[in-house]
Amino acid sequence: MNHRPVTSSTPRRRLATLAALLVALVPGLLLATALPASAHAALVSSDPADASSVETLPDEVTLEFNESIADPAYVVVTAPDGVRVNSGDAAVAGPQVTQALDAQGLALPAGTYTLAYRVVSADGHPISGEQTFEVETPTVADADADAADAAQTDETAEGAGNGDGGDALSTVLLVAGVVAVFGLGGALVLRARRGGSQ
Ligand SMILES: [Cu+2]
Repeated sequence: MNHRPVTSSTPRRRLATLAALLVALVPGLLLATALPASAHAALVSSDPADASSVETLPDEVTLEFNESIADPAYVVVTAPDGVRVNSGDAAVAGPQVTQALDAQGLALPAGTYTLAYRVVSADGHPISGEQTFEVETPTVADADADAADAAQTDETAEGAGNGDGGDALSTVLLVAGVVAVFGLGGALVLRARRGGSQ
């Protein structure tokens, strides 16, 4: 007659065993689902190729994957002296990622440049990696950039009025910024006080 407690305790035990099994299996399952990620989207080729040598720093680097890549993608190219030469956002077109490079008028050494990328494949798996290329010729400091700097210096030196004009403008902007920040802060404090008194 009173079989219920006995029968219900057995499924309960089974449930406990099942739960224990699941707890033991979950890390294994997570690992099993994580492992194929490396087998999904993969870098097929690049320009410059990994460990290749180029005469001068190229205007851009291109990465080609085996499947379409989600936008945005991230590519960071670092000179031997640690200066980052990637310029702007990477452009994604299907399986191809193009990253513009710009020495920004700096004198950059020859040597090993590192190219690090982080992209998301169409199925959402993140893929990242790092490779290198050799630049044989140092990048000479841009003469145009020097000329522009010199022109700016001349302007500041000759026209005190112009210089003051620039300073006055930045002062106005600074004051406006401070007023805006304090105004916003004040408004928030007032709102908080009103909220508290209600
Ligand atoms: Cu995948």
